[in-house]
Amino acid sequence: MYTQSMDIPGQQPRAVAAAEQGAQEQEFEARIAADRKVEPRDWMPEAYRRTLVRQISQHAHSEVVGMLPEGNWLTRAPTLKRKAILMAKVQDEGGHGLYLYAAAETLGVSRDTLLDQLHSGKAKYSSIFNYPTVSWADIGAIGWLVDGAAIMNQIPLCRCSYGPYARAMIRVCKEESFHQRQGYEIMLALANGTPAQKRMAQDALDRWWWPVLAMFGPHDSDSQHSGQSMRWGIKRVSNDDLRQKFVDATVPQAELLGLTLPDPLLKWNAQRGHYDFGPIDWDDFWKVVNGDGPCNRERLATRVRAHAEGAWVREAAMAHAEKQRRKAHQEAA
Ligand code: FAQ
Repeated sequence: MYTQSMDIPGQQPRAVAAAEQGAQEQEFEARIAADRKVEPRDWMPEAYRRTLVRQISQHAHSEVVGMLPEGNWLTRAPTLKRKAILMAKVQDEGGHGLYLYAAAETLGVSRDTLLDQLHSGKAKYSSIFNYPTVSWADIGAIGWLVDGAAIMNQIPLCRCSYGPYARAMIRVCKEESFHQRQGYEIMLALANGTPAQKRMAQDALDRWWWPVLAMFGPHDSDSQHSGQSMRWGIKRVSNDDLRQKFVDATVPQAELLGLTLPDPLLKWNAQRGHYDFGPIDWDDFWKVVNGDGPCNRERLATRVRAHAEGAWVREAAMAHAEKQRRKAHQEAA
């Protein structure tokens, strides 16, 4: 009776709207609890949608900015075969960006908005792509370690509660697995090559190891989003657990290469059944995340320039689509 007195003509009575929202929330929670996928047309809480837009867009930006460190070596790959493989890999990363932007768009945000956020420096992308690639061994180290870390993080995302993201991840992971192997194979060739080549591989490993461990994100105790994202089934495994899995899997791979991981505290812990490892430099990580890493400015400037130089391609594609639309319209008339 009281609520009816506040109703606005032409609008749903508030009590009815509240009951409807309550039912929608219950259905959403039941869907999450039963491990059924949430699809774009399903009702979802606004905070769930925002979290997904944040994570998927950061992921998409990481893929396209991630093309740049390796892109540096396309013209300098040591053989034609290495060049062809690297070109395929870098193109794959661009493709991953496209799947991910498309997945983000299903949540009602436009690609232009997301790209504006990246180009204005407002959006985050993975810290790891702000380090330089000074030698060919860095290409091996990126494939082996960065793609290795990316797979470790992305395999659980194939079970993410949001359908379009989970499905994009299945395809991405298949391609990342080829990327990881090509990187390891470069490291294998260098580690078994001349003493100078082996030194180059060790130097790359020394520089990439710690940034790769940091790439998994802050410790669980400092991870502001993990708790809620795990409850919603967006994240399935925590930052620290993924980091530990990665260390455990990578130590034997380094041993096979005959290279030394740059951590004097790295040691098998029989009691835990895991490797212990030294502390991560979080000050360096946050400096890089906040825009002040070795290559942040260069990466962003390159991306902005590439976008501007590609304007004519986008315009041509739009003009072509418009021409096709008009033609179809005329044919139908
Ligand atoms: N860099 O509370 P959490 C690849 C931010 S793809 C920068 O733990 P969350 C393929 C985080 O955004 C690599 N920022 O956050 C490839 C948040 O900031 P916000 C990218 C980071 O979301 C290979 C704040 O810290 N992969 O490598 C980083 O629960 C080779 C608090 O952190 C993905 O994006 C970081 N490393 O967990 C391409 C996978 N870590 O948003 C080319 C999907 C954390 O509040 C070549 N994403 N932050 O301002 C995820 O799994 C999660 O978003 C995490 C972070 C695990 C990255």
